[in-house]
Amino acid sequence: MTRTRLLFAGADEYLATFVEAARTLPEIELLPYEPGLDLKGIDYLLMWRPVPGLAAALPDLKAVFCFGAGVERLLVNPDLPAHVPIVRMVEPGLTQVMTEYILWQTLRHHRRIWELEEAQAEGRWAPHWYPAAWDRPIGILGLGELGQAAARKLLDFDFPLRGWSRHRKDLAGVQSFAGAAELPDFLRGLQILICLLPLTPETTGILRAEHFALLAPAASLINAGRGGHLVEADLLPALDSGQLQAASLDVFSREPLPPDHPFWRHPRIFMTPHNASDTNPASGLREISRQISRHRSGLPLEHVADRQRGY
Ligand code: NDP
Ligand code: OXD
Repeated sequence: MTRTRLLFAGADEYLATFVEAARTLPEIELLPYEPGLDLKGIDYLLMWRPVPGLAAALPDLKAVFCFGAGVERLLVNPDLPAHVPIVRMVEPGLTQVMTEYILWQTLRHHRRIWELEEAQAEGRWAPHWYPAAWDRPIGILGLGELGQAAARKLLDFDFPLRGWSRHRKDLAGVQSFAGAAELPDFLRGLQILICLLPLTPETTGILRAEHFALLAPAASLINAGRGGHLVEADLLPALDSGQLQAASLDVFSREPLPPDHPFWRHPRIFMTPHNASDTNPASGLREISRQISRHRSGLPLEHVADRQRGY
């Protein structure tokens, strides 16, 4: 069997688990990138944070697999030749874990879990009221791989669901809104707004005061897209005024978020360090292996990012 050499770069924190998982795939030789490595004969690169100059130094590069679903950093990497396809990560492990995160945070906001936690901390017996799920409209910005999977999970709980994408979707149980012109109607009256968009020039800053004002009073925000979707300066005033009751944030414009950032200590901001979901080493590598065999047999790669539209 010819083994495919897959160069692994820009994700050192995940290297050990990927090396371990690659042992179960005899067709893949996972090569950790290190300066001085002979780069000839390497057809495929698995990369997360761009390593300056690396892609341009691979004379035989045929495709780049992005370590994650969001490709915005690779798309602006000047080292990547325009003819080399950039493949987004679409794999069941990443999707499953993101649906867990969305469900976890949605129920946190739906049940206002913080009120119970605060009462417990004070030894206070304080039953509270919350509406039925079917009276709590939720909207998902981005109805792609992750947004649709999250929608399916939330439908099991009977939340009324809306989704927003560039193209209209036909997804049972989800009211589909498409394009910038339909964004206000999508947002109007939502009680929980979830962002699972890619970061592009059109989506940058979409989570801002003007759009919060269209939501129901005391709505909740869940951002697992990218930090650049949120206008950070608009969040604290929206929480202070009661326009938003709380926010779950997994992604930030600066990562790691500096320790003195006010979000850390806000009682209604629930933060996770950009790990709402991660690519699963085993299922992620199996997916890359499947794509490489397609490519080697002359079939087109799937989930190739479109450089024009930016995702
Ligand atoms: P997809 O490409 O499958 O879906 C993107 C969705 O966004 C599509 O429905 C697309 O519309 C929609 N969209 C893009 N631009 C616009 C726009 N201008 N107006 C309206 N809709 C738009 O991506 P995934 O679902 O796989 O991933 C989404 C994002 O989630 C990633 O790009 C990344 O930023 C984030 N992510 C975060 C993780 C974390 O741990 N926090 C982990 C993984 C991903 P259409 O369907 O019409 O093309
Ligand atoms: C991704 C991410 O895009 O982890 O996959 O953020």
